[in-house]
Amino acid sequence: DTSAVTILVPGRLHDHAAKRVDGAFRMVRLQRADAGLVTGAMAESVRGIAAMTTIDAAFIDALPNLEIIANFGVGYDAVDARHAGKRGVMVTNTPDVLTEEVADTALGLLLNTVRELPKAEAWLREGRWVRDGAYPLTGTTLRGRRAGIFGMGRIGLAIARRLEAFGLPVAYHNRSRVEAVAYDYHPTLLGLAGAVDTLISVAPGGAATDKAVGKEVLEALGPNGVFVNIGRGSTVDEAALATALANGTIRAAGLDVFANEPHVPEALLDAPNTSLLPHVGSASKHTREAMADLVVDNLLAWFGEGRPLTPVPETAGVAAKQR
Ligand code: 8YV
Repeated sequence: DTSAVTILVPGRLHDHAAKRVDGAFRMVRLQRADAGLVTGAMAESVRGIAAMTTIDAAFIDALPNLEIIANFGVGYDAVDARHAGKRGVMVTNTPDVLTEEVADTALGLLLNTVRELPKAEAWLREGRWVRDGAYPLTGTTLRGRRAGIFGMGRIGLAIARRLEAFGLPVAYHNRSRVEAVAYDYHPTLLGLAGAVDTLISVAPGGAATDKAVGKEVLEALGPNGVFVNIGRGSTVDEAALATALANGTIRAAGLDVFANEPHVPEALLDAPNTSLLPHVGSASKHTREAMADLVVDNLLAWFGEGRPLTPVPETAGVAAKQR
């Protein structure tokens, strides 16, 4: 029985997740994940967190009886998982259940970018088909392109499979070679960018990938280059990207994620050769409900069996407390 276990929900949480947490546990909500807002009673009672917001070291330290942070999302760069690990706090994320959805979105964004489908639809809706005739032929196409994937994890692989079906050769860069896949591996991102003309970033956020896609990588991608980002905005030097788009260093970009969401730099909004989405990679009711279920199922597994379903690598060794 977990009904006496207190789970803290700082900030907003998917409704289905909140309902299930409330049903199975003692749920406490907090306006935001700010250590300064933690009361003595919370510090005493909170054993778990369900969150889709930043959880920093100070917040973790303000909760001495915390055992687990269940993150809503496969990307958990907003959670200080290294610090959690040091404190013996488990962190879980939501892999697998969103893989195919995000890969679908990535291909849609790529098509929108190279075939200008949103602009073509706007042309029809604005009556220009009648007034001005056919939408101008697109200068870019997927035909003949070579794709490079930055981040060959579960989502990267699902995107690679789709690109193969589209008839594109696929290469990738990843922290390390993925033995299970036969795609060409490039030990550096720069090397990958030089070998392809279509770069799709699925890389996670965090210090190791911060602004990894910058001036040099974009120059290597070249004047026919298309850059698509479905991973994290922090992996891109957005100022360098805007410059590269404006001066023809690369051809076009499709972005679902940004460094400072929901704010999108003016230079990217103003560029004629961008297709921009408001971080909707996983955003269907179907997939977000599956993610919500996995958040709660991780908490239930932890407090039930002492073992979560999907721990992140940084905390994989954290053991449940003896009770
Ligand atoms: C998040 C995401 O769930 O899973 C991720 O890493 O980026 C999204 O699917 C979304 O940002 C909700 O906070």
